[in-house]
Amino acid sequence: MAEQPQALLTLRSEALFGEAQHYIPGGVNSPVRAFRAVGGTPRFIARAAGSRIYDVDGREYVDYVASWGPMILGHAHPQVVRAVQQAAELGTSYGAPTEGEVTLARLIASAFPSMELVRLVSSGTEAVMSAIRLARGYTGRDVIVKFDGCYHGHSDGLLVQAGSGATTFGIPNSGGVPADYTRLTLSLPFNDLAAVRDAFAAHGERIAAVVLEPIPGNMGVILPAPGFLSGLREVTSQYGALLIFDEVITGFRVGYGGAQHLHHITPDLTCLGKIVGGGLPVGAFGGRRDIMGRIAPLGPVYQAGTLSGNPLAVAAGIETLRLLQEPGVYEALDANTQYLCAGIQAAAKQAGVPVYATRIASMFCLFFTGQPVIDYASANTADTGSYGRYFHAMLGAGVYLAPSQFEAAFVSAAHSRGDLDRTIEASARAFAAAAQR
Ligand code: KE4
Repeated sequence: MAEQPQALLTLRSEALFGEAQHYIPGGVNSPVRAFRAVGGTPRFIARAAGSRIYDVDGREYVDYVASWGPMILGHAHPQVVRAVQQAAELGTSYGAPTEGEVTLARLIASAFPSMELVRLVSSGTEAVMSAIRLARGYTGRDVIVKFDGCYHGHSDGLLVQAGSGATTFGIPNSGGVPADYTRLTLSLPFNDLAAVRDAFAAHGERIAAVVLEPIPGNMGVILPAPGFLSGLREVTSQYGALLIFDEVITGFRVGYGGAQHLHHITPDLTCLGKIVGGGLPVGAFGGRRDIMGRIAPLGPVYQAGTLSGNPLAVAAGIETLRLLQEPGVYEALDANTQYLCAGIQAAAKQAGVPVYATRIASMFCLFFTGQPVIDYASANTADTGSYGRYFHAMLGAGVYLAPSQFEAAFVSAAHSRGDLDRTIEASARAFAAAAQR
């Protein structure tokens, strides 16, 4: 495509963004989409296929947002689209049990043996919110431990500021959340097992559960330190608290069995989302039979949903998981992502731009900092201004990254080596320009 004046490139997106703000708060249905962290006009997307997304101004991008994780097969996979079309022709929602829900639950339980019983919901937020209510109902305890920088959806009790100590309870980090709703939430530094042990020493008998992203993707990608996950398993078992893995991102992403398979840890409850719905609204929570047996209608912990197990979403999820079982899928994802990250890191080094890259399987993050990133505090040493400039340089080069330094980027099975080389070359040009600043 001939280079167009920058101003022409977003005319339709700008017009739509203007109108959208007249009807929708901030013009978006989820805040991160508004480009507030990087500035500029969010691109309104017209369609997507494979590794590409196309905006309403006709611009094409190699996509690494992947709808924030679900699109591991690439966009509009023909077999997933067909499965949804066929389901839609049979009706879109019944509010009654269906065979597809049994099939999807069986696929999940087979991939995640710790999920002996599975309840389908419609989002990751619902999955984690329900798992926490269940943990409190099962243990009869109220305190929840989470980790700074881990995001588990927008349920009130989890919207807490980064903690200020192993015994300092949370204060809300969102308007509209009463202080009482976060008074029972402790937020600790990720990878700090000593802080966890201190919290249990002080409050162990009151702690219902520890909830975490086993490999966080919401402060950028952070890797668990050796022994951290096994230490959490040990201390929660010791005090009779539950260990909840929020695998909404990592489930079926870092491997078919998620982070718990990769790290050989058996959590008591697991939450899923994103990939498990193949791009349609599916979340799930599940775990030990004796725990899940407390969920209505079996037990006293209530949880419900009109569109839970929706036939179209379930059809997309089933087809996606079946395609992910094909031999070599994860090995190719891993090799391609390793190739991409190595290329980008080499380009940054060549230009003298400090970038600390983290990667696990097909999710990665480029922190614009010269120091190692192991938790929320070190992630925040990243220069978000540099990231924003890199983001826009890449956008202009037809590469669509997360509009925030503190998110994960994702490679799909549809990304070709040509896509990756184009991304590496665009990065090299962006770093060279940054080095001139
Ligand atoms: P949803 O309610 O957005 O389906 O899932 C919430 C959630 C729960 N747990 C983890 C580990 C998550 O990453 C998420 C949602 N992730 C964000 C992006 N990092 C969704 C994007 C958005 O908020 O628009």
